[in-house]
Amino acid sequence: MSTLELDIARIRAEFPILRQRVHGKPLVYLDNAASVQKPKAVIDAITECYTGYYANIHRGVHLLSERSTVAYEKTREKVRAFLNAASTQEIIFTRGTTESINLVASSFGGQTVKAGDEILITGMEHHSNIVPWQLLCERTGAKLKVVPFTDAGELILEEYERLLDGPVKLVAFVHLSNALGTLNPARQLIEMAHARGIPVLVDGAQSIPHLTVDVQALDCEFYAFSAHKIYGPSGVGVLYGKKALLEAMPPYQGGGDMIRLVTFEKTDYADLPNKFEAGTPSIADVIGLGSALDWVNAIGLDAIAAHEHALLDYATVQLSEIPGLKIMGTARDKAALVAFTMQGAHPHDIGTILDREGVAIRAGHHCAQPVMQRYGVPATARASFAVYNTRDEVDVLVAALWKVKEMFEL
Ligand code: C6P
Repeated sequence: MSTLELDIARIRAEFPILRQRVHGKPLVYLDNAASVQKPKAVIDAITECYTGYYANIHRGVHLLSERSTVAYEKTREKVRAFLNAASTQEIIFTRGTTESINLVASSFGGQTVKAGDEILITGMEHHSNIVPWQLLCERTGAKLKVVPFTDAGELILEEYERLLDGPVKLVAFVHLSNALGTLNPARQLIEMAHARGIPVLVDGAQSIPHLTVDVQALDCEFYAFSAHKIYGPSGVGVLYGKKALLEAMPPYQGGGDMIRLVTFEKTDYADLPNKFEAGTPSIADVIGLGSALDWVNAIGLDAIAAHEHALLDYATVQLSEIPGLKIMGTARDKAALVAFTMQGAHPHDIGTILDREGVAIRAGHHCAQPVMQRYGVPATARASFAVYNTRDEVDVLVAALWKVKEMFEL
C-alpha cells in the first residue's frame, strides 16, 4: 500500500483524543516520540478486559482467570509474530524499554561482566541505555565506552570498529535516536560485534512504531521496546532475548509466578518466559498491546513509515526556510522526528508559544543529555510524527514557528 492509499481522515477518526481543541485551537499533536495517542480499538480492548473477563492470570481454576490468561498469552504470540522471534519463550513482558534494559544489565550483566570488562554504547543513547550500564559498571568495576558520532548525527564506524577490539562484554545501541532521528545501521553494527563474539542489545523504543523489525534477521541477542510508543498503553514493554541466553541468565526479580517449587532452603525457577515475570503483571495493558499490534498490522508498517517519511521530508524543507532555525540531526537515514533550535529563543519558550497555537511538541533534553552536551546546547525543540499526522498539521507547526521568530525578532 502506498502512502497515498492511507485514509488519514479515517485513521484520525479512530483517536477520540485528537478531536479536542487546546487553547481554542484544534489540537496538533506532534509529541509522538514521547508517547503516542491510542486508537479506540486499544481503549476498547482494555475496557472489555476490565468489564468482561478480568482476573489474575496463570493462577485461577475459574473461568475468568482462564480467559484472562488466554488473552494475555495471545498477546505474547502477537509480539512474537510482530518481531518474528523464533519462540514465545523469547518474549518477556516488562514495564517498558527502561525495565527491559535494566533486566539485561542486572541479570545478564551481573552474571557475565567482571572488573576490567567493557560495555560499549553510543554517544546518542537515551538515559535508559546509559544509566543501567553505569550502575553495572559501578557494581562490577567494568568500564563504559562510548562510540562517538559526527555533527550530522551518524555513528563513526571506524571508531566503533576500534572500540570493539577492547574487552567488550556487550554492545548496546539505540536503533532510532529519540534526540536526532538517526536510524542506525543495526544489522551492520550487530554483524561487526558478532565478528568478535560480542552479544548485542538494541534499544527499539523509537524504532518499533516506524519500521519492520525482524529479530532473527537482525540476529541481535536482545531487543527492547515499550507498548506506549506503538499505540498501546503505558506501563507495559517487551524484552526479546535469544532463548539460550535467557535460559542461562538468573532471574531479575523474585516473587510469585516465576517459580516451580519454593522451600525455605531452595527455590526452583519456572521455565521461560515466566522466570522473568515475577508478580502480577499489568494484565489488561498487555492485552491492550496485543490490540495495538493488530491495529498497526491492519494498516501495515510499510504504509505507516512511508506516510511519516513524507511528513518528515516536508517538515524538514519548511523548517529549513525559517532563518535562525537549526535542525539537529541531519543523518542520511532518518525517521519520524525533527529536532531543532532557534537562535535567541529557548526551546521551552518555543514549546510554550506553540502550545498556545494548539501544537504539542517536546522541548528539553529528551532524556539524552550527552547528545545536548555534544552540540553544546541545553535543550532542543522536537516535533515527532505518527500515522495520524497530516501535512496541514505540519503547516500549522511551521506557521507557529514563524510567529516565534517574529516574537523574538530573530
Ligand atoms: N523516550 C522521548 O520523549 P520508556 O520510558 O521505558 O518507555 O522508554 C525509554 C526510552 C528508551 N530509549 C529511547 C530511545 C527512548 O526514546 C525512550 C523514551 C521518550 O524521547 C521519553 S523520555
